[in-house]
Amino acid sequence: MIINPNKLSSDSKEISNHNEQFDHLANRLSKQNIEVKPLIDKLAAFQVAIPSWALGAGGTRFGRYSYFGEPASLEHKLEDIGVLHSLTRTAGAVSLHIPWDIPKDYKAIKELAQELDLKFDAVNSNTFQDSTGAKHSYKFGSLSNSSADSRQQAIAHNKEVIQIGEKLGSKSITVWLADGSSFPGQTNFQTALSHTQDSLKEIYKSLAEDWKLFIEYKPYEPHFYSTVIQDWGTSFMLANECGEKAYTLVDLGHHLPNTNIEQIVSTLMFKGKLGGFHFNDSKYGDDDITVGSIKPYALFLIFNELVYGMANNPQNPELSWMIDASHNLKDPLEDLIQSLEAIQITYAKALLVDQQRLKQAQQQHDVSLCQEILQEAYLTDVRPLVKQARLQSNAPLDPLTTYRKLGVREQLIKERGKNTVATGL
Ligand code: LRH
Ligand code: MN
Repeated sequence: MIINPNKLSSDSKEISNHNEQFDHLANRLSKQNIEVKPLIDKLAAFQVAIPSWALGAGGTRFGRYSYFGEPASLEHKLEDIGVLHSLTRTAGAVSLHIPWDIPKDYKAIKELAQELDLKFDAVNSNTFQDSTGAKHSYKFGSLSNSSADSRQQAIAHNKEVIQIGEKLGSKSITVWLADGSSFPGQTNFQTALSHTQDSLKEIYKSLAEDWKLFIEYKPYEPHFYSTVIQDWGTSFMLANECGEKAYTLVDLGHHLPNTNIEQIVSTLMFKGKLGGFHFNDSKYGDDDITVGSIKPYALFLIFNELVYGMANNPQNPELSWMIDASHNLKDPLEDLIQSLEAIQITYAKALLVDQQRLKQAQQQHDVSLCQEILQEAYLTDVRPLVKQARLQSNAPLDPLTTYRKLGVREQLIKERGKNTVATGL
């Protein structure tokens, strides 16, 4: 399904309501010497990659409830991301997961992506599942496995994923390892880390000059005692061991409770080693739920460090923004629309922080004023700014309402039926 752009325009009443709210906010901000135009341009230019594995209904070991009309092919998935991009103009990229989404016809896929104005962001390898016909198992690890055969197979897979990415025009690979142990004594930590380091260095050798390697960390799951790349420090250390094209990828759900993620982000940017994000939210574990649905202030504090870092850390490269979610209850496309909105709203709030005034207050140890400056931005309703960015990008003012008004899900069910199941989580 491809949405006809003429159906996306907002009605005059909606636009006049918006203009009223926008003018009001713009006047208020200009009194604070905040220029609105450059802010709107930043919001309009902000593109988030959609994970190809999160366009169907997700599930847990306790069950999975289909959402009908799910994408049954990579073409369907690109079309669904095209729908998201038409409705938000902020979802202009896709992050593929291999082997779940190996293109059958590269030329056709690239043409479809171009038609939908979608770029290929990071490709993801998968050495946490044994694919059919695989000679060696990853049950006891992949790049860290004590079996050289499993390690070599996993290294070869990552090199194949890089080649697939090169054919599509992607410029980065994300490596997340499930490798770890579920019982004390099961593995030798140093041997596992040493194998992982050598294996990553082997993969790193296959990177073209303009490519990046993102090393994603996670404290637990699927193993419940240890994970080889358990935290940002291990990922950072391995990225430095590999070289200047290797970076740490921060998945918001991959932190133990109460971890100060914004401080991790600032440290990685300070060292020029923050490569990108997997946005989602969580209350307990790696829940992979809608961005900003549980801890919106924590996300704001992270974006505050990102805005500071993007202005003060030229040593850190342009970041890769991606969502990594799983939809157990909501319509996947509605869930992703809400996540994209939460990301834009939070970025807009962080752009309102008076960084100079904050720096002064910090110098003077005026602790209360520091909080006032942050919360002044956080408590500002920035939705008129996000809507203005949409208007400027020919997207509807209210994507979710438009999605429902256009009956997209009903249309997808009509086209695909009720039995299609999307590859992925
Ligand atoms: C691991 C992870 C990783 C992906 C997978 C789908 O939890 O976050 O980024 O490979 O989810
Ligand atoms: Mn992730």
